[in-house]
Amino acid sequence: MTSMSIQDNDCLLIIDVQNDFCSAGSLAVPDAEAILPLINELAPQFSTVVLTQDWHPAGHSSFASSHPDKQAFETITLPYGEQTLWPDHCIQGSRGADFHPDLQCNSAQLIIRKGFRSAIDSYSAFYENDHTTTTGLTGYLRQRGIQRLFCVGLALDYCVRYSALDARREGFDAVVLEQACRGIDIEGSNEAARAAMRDAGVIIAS
Ligand code: VGL
Ligand code: ZN
Repeated sequence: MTSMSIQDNDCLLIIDVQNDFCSAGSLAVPDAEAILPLINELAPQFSTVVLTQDWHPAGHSSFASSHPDKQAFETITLPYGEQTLWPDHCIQGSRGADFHPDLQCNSAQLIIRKGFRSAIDSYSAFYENDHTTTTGLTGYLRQRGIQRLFCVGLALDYCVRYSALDARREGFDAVVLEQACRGIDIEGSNEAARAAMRDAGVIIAS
């Protein structure tokens, strides 16, 4: 039995709580702001806190605007496989890429920026969407003695999902705190994410 009480070898992974995924943003996730009070309450309880920040160059290959005749939320095939196309979002240095101003994240020790290579999108905090290029997060967590990740943030069905799955793949225990996540929910993707995470041994907790 794993204890749900927070231990010293636990890490809180706060995923993509950025303006563009919140209400006025270009890729707004429904009800995203509702998670802020919960995350702000959780963060001080963890000795290790890591943030991820979606961080794309202008003209990124995951932007529909980079592909003539393509619309946001369509999928295309890139060299590494299927890729959903998105509105332009989280452009490096833009206000949309900033963390939400009400996120109290001063205690975080590491910010993993991802999606900075033009040709590869990156949902997961561990691996880019080619499932091969790493962000370096595994090494950092191992060297800090982390065994379990508590995942919160945006979006449940994309970056939270793939981060939690890769956490399991890398040998960590993973808990997704569902009340501290919100999803985009394209064609049942929230439910698909829950099923995939459960099958991989991710604990979905409320
Ligand atoms: C995300 C789509 C594109 C996310 C990032 O944070 O879930 N989704 N980029
Ligand atoms: Zn993105």
